[in-house]
Amino acid sequence: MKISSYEVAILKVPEDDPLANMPEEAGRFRPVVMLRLRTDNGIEGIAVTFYGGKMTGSLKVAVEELSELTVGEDPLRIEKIVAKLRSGTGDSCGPGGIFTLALSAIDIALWDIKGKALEQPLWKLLGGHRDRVPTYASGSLRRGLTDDQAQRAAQILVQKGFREMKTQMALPGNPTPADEVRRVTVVREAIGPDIKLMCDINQRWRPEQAIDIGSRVEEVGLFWLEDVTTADDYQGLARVTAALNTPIAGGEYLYGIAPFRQMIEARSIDIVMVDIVRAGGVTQWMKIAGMAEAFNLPIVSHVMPEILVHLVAACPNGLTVEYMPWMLALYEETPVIDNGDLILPTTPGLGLKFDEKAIAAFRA
Ligand code: SMN
Ligand code: MG
Repeated sequence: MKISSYEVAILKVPEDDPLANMPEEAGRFRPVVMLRLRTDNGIEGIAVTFYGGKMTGSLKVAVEELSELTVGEDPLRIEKIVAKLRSGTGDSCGPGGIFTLALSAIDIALWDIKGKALEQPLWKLLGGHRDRVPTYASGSLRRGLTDDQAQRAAQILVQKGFREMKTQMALPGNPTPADEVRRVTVVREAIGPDIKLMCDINQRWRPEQAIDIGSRVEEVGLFWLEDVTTADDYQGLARVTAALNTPIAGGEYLYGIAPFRQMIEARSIDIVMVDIVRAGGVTQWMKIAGMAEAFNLPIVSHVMPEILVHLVAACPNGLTVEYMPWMLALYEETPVIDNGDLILPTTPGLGLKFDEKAIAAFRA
């Protein structure tokens, strides 16, 4: 089997909030790059990548240029292809930025091909630890909502059956620590004591602020506090992690696998969060999961639950899947949620089919 052709396109995906229907601003779009990688025996692997922002045109070209290098290669030899792509750029365009975002699309499509060729779902190829896995609602309880909106959105998520959900602090404007505490308290009161509640700071606090506000919210009972300060301040993160009882999660902003070594060795975090397109695809995500396991740390996913459900379920240290519904509209069907768990698909590869009507409508 050989890779024979590819198709790359930019899609504009609506930025709505399908979970609680509480969008901050209607009518906005998120640019993503989609890839179809085809083989000479008729198999097609699919993937999407993003975070290009205003450079999404450059990301599309990067995916095309790297895809061209895969033509003629055996898609089952993924590490050989990854090495070819790295050396194709003189080993100089990585490890971060557009190179890795583009590489990730190719790696994801190659794993989809592998699953389809071997007629196995991805989660089984990767280890198959579980066939259902906890998930948490994400993207609804944003910092830009009012307290009332956040409360209503949280209740909608509970009514929909979510057992875990994520909100945000580092509120817009000039919030006092008391404002921050009020927001998570309001959300906690809306959902009751038994729902797991995570809270994302998105790198917006200094370490001493994180320790101050983090201490004040200990009694809210957060499942984790995420990205409490600048993502590569490993020592600052470690101070916060040592000072608080609430577990600290982080890692989604790191590129490649090596920074996770630094982060984990510095004891910066309690929960390792890995973004698949910044990591370098399925291949590299699984290496980081193994690294975390060796340090007795759980691993969690970042966005794209329809793909990441396979990876979290595959690992013995997989904790929960972020149910961020941004990309669900691209597919005919996505994994269903039953009693707070995502159910793993039994169809081969990613188990996803692009919804061709949606793709046509989203084309930029
Ligand atoms: C997040 C950041 C960037 C893109 C999507 C989502 C957020 C999260 O930090 O963890 O959901
Ligand atoms: Mg986050």
